Amino acid sequence: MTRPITEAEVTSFWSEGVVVLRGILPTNWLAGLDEAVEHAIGSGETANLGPIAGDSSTSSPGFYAGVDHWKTSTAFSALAFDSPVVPIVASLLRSRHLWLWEDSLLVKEPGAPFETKFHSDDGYFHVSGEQVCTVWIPLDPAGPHNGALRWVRGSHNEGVSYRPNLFVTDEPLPHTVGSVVPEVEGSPEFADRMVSYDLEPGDITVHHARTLHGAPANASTSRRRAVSIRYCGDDARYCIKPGLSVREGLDASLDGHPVGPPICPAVLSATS
Ligand SMILES: O=C(O)CCC(=O)C(=O)O
Repeated sequence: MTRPITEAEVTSFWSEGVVVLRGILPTNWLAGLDEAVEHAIGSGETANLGPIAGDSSTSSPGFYAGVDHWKTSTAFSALAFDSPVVPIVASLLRSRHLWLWEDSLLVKEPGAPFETKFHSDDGYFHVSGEQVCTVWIPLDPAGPHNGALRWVRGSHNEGVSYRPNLFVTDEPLPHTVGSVVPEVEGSPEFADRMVSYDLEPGDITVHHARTLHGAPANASTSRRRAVSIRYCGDDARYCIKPGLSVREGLDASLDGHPVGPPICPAVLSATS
């Protein structure tokens, strides 16, 4: 870590549901990702979400998304398992252990007209617990013009489980349970709780798995590449949720059990 996490930052994560940490990740951890990102897009490890948003035009700039790149790329794996992101997350979650749920690559090409619709991450994982979060790591400068995330402060503490949506549409995934995400964009109810940050490579944000967030389209001429990494801490348990695809090895017999290998690889153990 370039510096320790402060108590104010830990408090901000838990009270607001999101914290921004500027200049905390030495950018050498990002250097190897340029090639890995192109490989992931070119090799079919990502999908273009445009058609899901109803855009069948092959000429629209894409929104490419993929998961579990740590399994095939040493640069992604090093970021998730060996980089300063690990002690940062342990400090914020106040957790002695960490396990990896997944990493995601999220690339909005210049002009990609697709919003990331508001959602909370916990609806997408078969996990419950307080110590569960997502780290969003920009690989390019990000701001409102090119699709930086926006969060609803405090939404993780409202006791609501939201249904996952199709990410680029508000349509909830079939057979999932919970509340439908309310209209956030432009709603006066949420306006004074919306927060967003202009970010540079080396800055990261960390949000709680229940914090509502979304992102605008990329209306700029610059790319917006980002990696999200989702970690589970000490109190995380498997929680099988209807309507979601189930990863290999995760069956009903594990419902309620603590997360761990081989389904969630260990990132940090209390003795390391
Ligand atoms: O990068 C994006 O547009 C969305 C990212 C996101 O929602 C997430 O990683 O949880």
